[in-house]
Amino acid sequence: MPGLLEGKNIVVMGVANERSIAWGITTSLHKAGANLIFTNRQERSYKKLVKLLEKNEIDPSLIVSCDVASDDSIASAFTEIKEKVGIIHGVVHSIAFANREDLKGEYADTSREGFLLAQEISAFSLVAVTKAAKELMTEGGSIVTQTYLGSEKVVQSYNVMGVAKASLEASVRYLAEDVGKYGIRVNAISAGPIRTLSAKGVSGFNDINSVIEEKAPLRRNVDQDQVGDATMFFLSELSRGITGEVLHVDAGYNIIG
Ligand code: NDP
Ligand code: N5H
Repeated sequence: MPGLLEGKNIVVMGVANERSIAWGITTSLHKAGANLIFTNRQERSYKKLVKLLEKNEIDPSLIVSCDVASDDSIASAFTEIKEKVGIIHGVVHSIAFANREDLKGEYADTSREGFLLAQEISAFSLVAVTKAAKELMTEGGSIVTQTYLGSEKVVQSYNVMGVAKASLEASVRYLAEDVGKYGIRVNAISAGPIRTLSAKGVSGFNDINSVIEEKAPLRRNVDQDQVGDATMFFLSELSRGITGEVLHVDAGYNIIG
């Protein structure tokens, strides 16, 4: 959609490589004319991102380091964004983490530490990022996060992450109420399974993928581009009447009983 996000400064958090959902979102936002600012945690992701941007001829306004486990890191990232870019109009939060050992077997075996880590990185981070970002959204804005069906239904192996995503989705609603008065909207996309670095090596992914090809109304899975376009919609004025919402981009799978 050329021109849809012309002149909008949007922060994209969570590109690890070309398979990342945040990379699919980046290509949609770029086509819509947005000015893009990126944050990474690991040096490895930073290097991948720089190469991807070069290859796709995308000129970033800024790339900053941000580890959402640290309040100082979030504060300094948004301070740098404010200094270099001034106003922002959107944030894409595409970040989650749980220990691998908590993504298999029984949820009842989750450790206190593993539970808190999944909540901190996958849910609280949206709260902290919203607090920092709203100060830069002086013309209003839109914040979009990524969730998964395992927050609503028991999906085998998703375990501690399902509970973290339930917390993330509830946070979307409470944050939407907080920042609505400043003209800022907060929404989530609930994507169907996509083979990314995070999904790599976790048990159950292949089985879930083939069930969807068989049972989803569209008889297929979704890809990063479809999530990218739906996220672009949430960042644009086309969705100006929507906040606190969780939109399924899953080929319709969630409606099947
Ligand atoms: P990726 O592995 O590509 O992306 C995960 C990102 O999380 C990485 O860029 C990683 O950064 C970042 N991250 C993890 N911990 C931190 C931290 N402490 N601070 C900052 N960044 C951090 O996987 P996806 O694209 O699949 O995941 C993106 C989002 O989409 C997640 O919220 C995931 O739950 C959600 N989702 C994924 C689905 C799927 O099937 N793949 C389905 C539905 C939702 P770094 O690489 O620098 O460590
Ligand atoms: C039911 C499923 C399959 C099983 C569960 C998968 C859960 C994945 C989510 C988390 C984010 C994965 C995770 O934290 C992996 C890490 O322990 C190890 N990986 C890493 O450290 C890599 C290098 C970095 C880049 O990863 C992160 N996250 O930083 C769910 C699937 C059908 C759908 C799915 C895969 C959902 C989802 O939320 O991602």
